[in-house]
Amino acid sequence: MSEIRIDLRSDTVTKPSPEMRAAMANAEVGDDVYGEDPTTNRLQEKVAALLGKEAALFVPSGTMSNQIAIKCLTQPGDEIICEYESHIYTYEASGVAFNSLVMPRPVWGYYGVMPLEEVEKAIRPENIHAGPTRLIEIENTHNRAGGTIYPIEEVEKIAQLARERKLLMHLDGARLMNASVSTGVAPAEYAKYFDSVSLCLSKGLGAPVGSVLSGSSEFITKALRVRKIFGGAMRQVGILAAGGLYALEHNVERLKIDHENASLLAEGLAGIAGLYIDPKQVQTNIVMIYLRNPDWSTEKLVNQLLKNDVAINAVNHERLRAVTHLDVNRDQILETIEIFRKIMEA
Ligand code: TLP
Repeated sequence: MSEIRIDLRSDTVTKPSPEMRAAMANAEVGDDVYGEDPTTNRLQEKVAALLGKEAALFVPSGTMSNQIAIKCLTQPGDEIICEYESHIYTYEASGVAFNSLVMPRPVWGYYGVMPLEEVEKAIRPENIHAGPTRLIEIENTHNRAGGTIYPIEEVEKIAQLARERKLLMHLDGARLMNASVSTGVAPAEYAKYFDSVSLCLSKGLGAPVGSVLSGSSEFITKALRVRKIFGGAMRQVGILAAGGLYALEHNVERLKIDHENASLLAEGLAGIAGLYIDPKQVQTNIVMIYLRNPDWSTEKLVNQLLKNDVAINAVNHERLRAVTHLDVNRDQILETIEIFRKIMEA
């Protein structure tokens, strides 16, 4: 696809700014497989401190980060509890089955939040017929639920249950900074309930590549080996880590702007006949747009939008997803609303 003027398909489409590129070009590097890349070490220390963990590991993607964590925390044949529409269950190509030989036990959430009693019911009894439940996975913010925030009180309740039942906890915090900026709850406050936390640098934070997995020193020692097995051990990777450091130093507070733009888009689209927005879903930088006009398909609407230089992804036959980010400004959001109006009212 040629360059699109207003690209709302994902916050993964963000491009490194000239300042970020300069930081990357000037990064001090070394061979990270020897642990000798000073910029990568700095990034790992920074994320570990941000999340209140002993250690952290730079990895190529959010998917690899989740997959390494689950591999480290489970044994083949274990069950893992996750939300039905979680990224690990929906979008990681059955990776948990492929890499870890574990069985997902999905639980339906409300706005991405799994009811405590449903999680409790999903824990297998100690019985020769049951695969042992080992891990509970939470996604914050929850992508397919619409960028919804997992309230800290709910995290705490599930963590307490996990402790009582001797289960481990993994956080897919690809967009944890969006949750944190929106609620004012510190990232370490969320992270303290989890054995492992995955944080993405290449979504709303605007770095071109990379995620960071964090946890105890013992966990990260294991994760280092699994990253090698998965082919994710990199060499002079400080070039990429520098983009991540720049993102954490410059692009966190500004996530507020993305959230304001998402609200603006949601309000504007809600006023257009044939479209429905659930205001409860609009909590951070994602807007789920439901089609309520039988004459339209999401495919047709996506194509019409593209002709007007606006790119949006269809989630399914009735739903589109728009994601705001640092490469889309307020004026472009207002323009997008008008383009939608023009198309839907034609
Ligand atoms: N999400 C992507 C797509 O895979 C759907 C997107 O455009 O939103 N956890 C969460 C919650 C995510 O949303 C994503 C990416 C990942 C993990 C995986 O990150 P990457 O793409 O770096 O492997």
